[in-house]
Amino acid sequence: MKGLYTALMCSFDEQGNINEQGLREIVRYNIEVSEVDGLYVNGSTGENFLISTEQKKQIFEIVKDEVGDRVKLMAQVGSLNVDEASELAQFVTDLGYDAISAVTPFYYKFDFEEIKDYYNTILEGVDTKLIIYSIPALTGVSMNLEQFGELFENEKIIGVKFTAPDFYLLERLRHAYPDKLIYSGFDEMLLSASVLNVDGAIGSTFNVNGKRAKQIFTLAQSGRIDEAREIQKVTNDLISEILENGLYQTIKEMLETQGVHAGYVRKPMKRLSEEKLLKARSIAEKYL
Ligand code: SI3
Repeated sequence: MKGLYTALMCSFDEQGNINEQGLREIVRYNIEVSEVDGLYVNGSTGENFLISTEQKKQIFEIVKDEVGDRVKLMAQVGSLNVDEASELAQFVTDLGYDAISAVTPFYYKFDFEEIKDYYNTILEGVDTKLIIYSIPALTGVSMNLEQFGELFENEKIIGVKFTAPDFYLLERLRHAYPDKLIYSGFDEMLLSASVLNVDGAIGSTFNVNGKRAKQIFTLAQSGRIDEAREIQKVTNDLISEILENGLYQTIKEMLETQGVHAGYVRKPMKRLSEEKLLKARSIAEKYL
């Protein structure tokens, strides 16, 4: 399960329906052009929190059908509705996904006992292994070293997608849990996380920048830090431009320039203005 995983985008049409062909094209582009090791399906980048349970299932099915066994698949099933999370965990287990992942429960101020119960409940009926999805900036949920340790006591919890700029905690986690899988979640910090010996990374910009991300990761692993730093610099130039123009919208438009029908974002996300569409195309021309 080590390596680089694209946080997969989903293609939606103008009405917000899933565009199956577009989704298949995004999957193929990631495998054949970006050459990533795996796909992280229905995460933030997949606009997971804006779609229905049926749509989530449809996406899991289409992606598995398109991928077969070509790359590893991680299914993000986390939900404020723990019944939905459990149902999806069972669903992707039956489909043959390699692992599940679940975002920490958010919005209400859950205490740690409640968070622990959430993960244990999701895992009750399934044997599939789970990666915690920790992204404090969006969820407001920050866990400390001891709390991660308590969650890791469940043997089915095999790692964490660590999306935070806290390199002290990351180093402590790496040191304390050498056998757990740690994935870096911020693409702009991939080199720094790789130096701390993470097992892989999961990122949205890998949809268009997977090759550079892989280079950063493999160069860092072999100690070629100066070369890795050069590529991280170009990557961060690209990420800055993407973030300034609109994260998911810009990546989708960049994919469109490559003949991949990545489509539109779902409401309430807004579409790019004409000016920003042109900007997205010029970013693609510059970096792809
Ligand atoms: O679940 C997911 O889609 C992710 O893996 C998200 C990932 O951590 C991205 N974060 C968000 C909020 O989209 C990053 O890849 C992020 O877009 C990137 O580092 C640019 O800031």
